[in-house]
Amino acid sequence: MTDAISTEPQAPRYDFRTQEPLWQKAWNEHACFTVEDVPTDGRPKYYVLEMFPYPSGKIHMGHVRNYTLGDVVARYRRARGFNVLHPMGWDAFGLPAENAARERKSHPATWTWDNIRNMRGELQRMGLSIDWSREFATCQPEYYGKQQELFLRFFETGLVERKESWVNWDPVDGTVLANEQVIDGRGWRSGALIEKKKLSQWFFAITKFAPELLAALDNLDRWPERVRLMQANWIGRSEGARVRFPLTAPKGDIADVEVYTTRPDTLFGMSFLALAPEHPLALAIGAQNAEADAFIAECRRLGTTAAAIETTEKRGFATGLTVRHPFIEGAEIPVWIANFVLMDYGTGAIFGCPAHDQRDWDFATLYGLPIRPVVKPAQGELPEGEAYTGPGTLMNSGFLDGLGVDESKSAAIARLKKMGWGEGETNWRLRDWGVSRQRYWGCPIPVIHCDNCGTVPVPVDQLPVVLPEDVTFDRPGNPLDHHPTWKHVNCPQCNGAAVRETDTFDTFVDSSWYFARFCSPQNASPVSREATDYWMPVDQYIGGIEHAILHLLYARFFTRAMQASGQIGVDEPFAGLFTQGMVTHESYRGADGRWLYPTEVERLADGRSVVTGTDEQVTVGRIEAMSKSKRNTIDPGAIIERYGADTARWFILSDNPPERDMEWTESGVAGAYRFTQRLFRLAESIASLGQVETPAESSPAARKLRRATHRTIAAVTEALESFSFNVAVARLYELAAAMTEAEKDATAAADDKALSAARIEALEMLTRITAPMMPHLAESMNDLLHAGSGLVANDAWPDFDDSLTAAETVTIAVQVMGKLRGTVEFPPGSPAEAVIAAAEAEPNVARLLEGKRIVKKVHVPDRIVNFVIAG
Ligand code: ANZ
Ligand code: ZN
Repeated sequence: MTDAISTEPQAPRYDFRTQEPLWQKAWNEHACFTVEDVPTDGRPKYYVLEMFPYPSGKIHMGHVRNYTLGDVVARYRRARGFNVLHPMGWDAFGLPAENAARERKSHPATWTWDNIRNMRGELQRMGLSIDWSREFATCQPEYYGKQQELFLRFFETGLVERKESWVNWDPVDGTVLANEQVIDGRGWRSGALIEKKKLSQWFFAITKFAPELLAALDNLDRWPERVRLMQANWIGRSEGARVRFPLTAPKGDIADVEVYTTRPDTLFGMSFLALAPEHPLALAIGAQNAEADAFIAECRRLGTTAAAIETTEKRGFATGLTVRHPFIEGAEIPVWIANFVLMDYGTGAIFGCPAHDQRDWDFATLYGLPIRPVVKPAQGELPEGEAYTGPGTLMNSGFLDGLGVDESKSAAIARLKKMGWGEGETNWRLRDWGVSRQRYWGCPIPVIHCDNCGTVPVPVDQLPVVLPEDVTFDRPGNPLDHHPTWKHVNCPQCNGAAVRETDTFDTFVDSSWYFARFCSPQNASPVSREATDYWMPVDQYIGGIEHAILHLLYARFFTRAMQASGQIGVDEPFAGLFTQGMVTHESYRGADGRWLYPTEVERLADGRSVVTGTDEQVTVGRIEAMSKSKRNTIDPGAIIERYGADTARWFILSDNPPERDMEWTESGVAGAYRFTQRLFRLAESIASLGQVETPAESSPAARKLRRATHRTIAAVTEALESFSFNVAVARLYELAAAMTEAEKDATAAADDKALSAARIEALEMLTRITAPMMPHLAESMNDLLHAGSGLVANDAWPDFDDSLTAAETVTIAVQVMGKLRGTVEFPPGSPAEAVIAAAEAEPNVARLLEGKRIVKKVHVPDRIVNFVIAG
């Protein structure tokens, strides 16, 4: 886009290119941001953490926003006298590294470490106040070995299980796929039709904590309401009943079918019972009936996701079997196998009541099953052509007739219980967390399989189980499995020949406890009790809303699991959570519709946009979240190179409240750049005043500037406390304007010593309260004023003077007989006599009082004067 800084003088006054590295070096040399694992200086602690990055190659604007927000908090808290822990690391395992290795014929480690080196440099050039001595990457054995130890502790505590579960199996690649890797029922890489397959996998027993994970959400009052709601829905507590339906004729040794229902009140409207395709009864039927078997096989190709099941057309198979009804004597209800019933929820079977459940309605309509309404809406009629799911009164329902829905649920459950056909039950949507992945670039699961001893955990003193380096990616499947020697070991128990587990952990495991490791990254055990007692929980966690569910839930589970296994004293990891908005940008397309990078587009004087240096017309598209696919990205590295880190930081903070999306514009960043120059020029002008003795007498101009200064300190403090960083920026622009104004006043009255002192004070304060946002410029300005006086990074946050921030005057209401008749303006705390006299003289009031006898004069300081008159 247009060359925004070409309008600037050739050599800018403030040369960020030399200044920024200088101050970064100074902070580093003074170890400003280094803290101890267990500080003993008695200061309060504050732990600021941004979600650590995946080392994908380069930082993007989302990172810049995320880490700038965190850095403002960290620098502000430090200035307020806290010991601040602000660490950084790398979420370094994962599939992209394996894919890159495959494409480039290199090694995932090489790719990952190259990226880390590059991104570390970029983050350091941003001037973040990070304790780099704590840095680690999750792909280091020093980290993932401790993770293996945690796994063993969880194992001992009963929080790890090995279970069979259904997975998405890619028959061509010979691997399990995550749900996101199944696209339209096919493997994302091979394109093969995906099958459901049962596999033995490792699980973390997150469901054991479901009730606490739900209940504790109420106490997370510094989390966005939206995130708490999403977590609650994901955990999904559901209250209902388990009902057993006896088969009219047993099938082999199966005599009844259990269903889970949240609507036992609708039992009289039941018209079918449906089994999941993997239900044992369905399988038993399939074993004898080729048609049923074919239907089950077809369902299996559907993938395992609830989303896939929800969007697929409902299909069923009538088994010919029937069940009895608990309340309707002699009724025989058909049993179906249906593709919309999930095996891993409730009991894997449902009773269908088409009148009051939309899925059941669709199913019944398709197969001509009866639709019997049993709930009459409180108002209006039953809807036509769809299920009614609202409240109402029961009808056509025997002993439930006339009861409300809630009462009927209890009544139905009580009756089922008395009959021995069922009971009340609570279910949770939350599933145990399957963590086995058939991948190389992850943390090996520390287990050995022995023919004699079964699954044997690797003894702690044999950790870490290190990934072999010599692997190849030329074959589909898991390279750990293909490795000629790695998996062949002796059993730790019987010493016989055994094989290692070749699965690695889901990479979400790596990010579920890194915050605890940051408290003592060198500690011999995974976490140090002393260090986490001091630092945990994280006071302010900052990241994207895309992690609202899984990452946060897993981290909450891990914290509880670490507590249950005796390693940590807290149960919640993040006391405060802030979710930032996206960075957006205009998008551009060339004449042929291809996406263009902003750097390829030139805006002409006549307002038209063309491909730079050509005549090709560019269509300016919507403003959207920056994304590689739309090419509407701006490279932070290039911005910092051209304008400096402070400009990038300032602009990204200025545009909008941080929880909202912000639009990156070239004009915005150029404006921020000009502001850095303007501040520096102001600082030069003030520094040239030299030493000034503050005189006893103030002057109106000095008083005006001092008021602006102190009000800005108050406002910026409040804004930073409440994450209103854009407000802080706006207030600082105002202070700069007041300082420019004062500079003009000073030219008019060169001997106003009070004004000179006020200008110096303004600059001193400005440097300190801008520092969290533009830390380098703040140091440079401070250096102009007080060379060699030490670093702003070590300065305390300034206090403001109350007498200068209070309003200059208050508006006092003047009443006659309690009715508002006028107002007068006075400085707060003015004496009653003066206020009453002015009130009496107020023209409108004076007219009303004329010729009247005043019985009483009421004065409420700074608020009201009321005159009570006779007659
Ligand atoms: C009969 C019924 C009648 C139902 C009615 C609803 C409305 P939540 O709230 O998510 O717990 N269901 C139970 N297990 C299922 C499974 N494995 N796969 C698919 N659906 C299943 O939902 C519980 C309801 O979802 C249950 O209540 C059951 O349908 C269905 F008018 O039972 B209901
Ligand atoms: Zn053994």
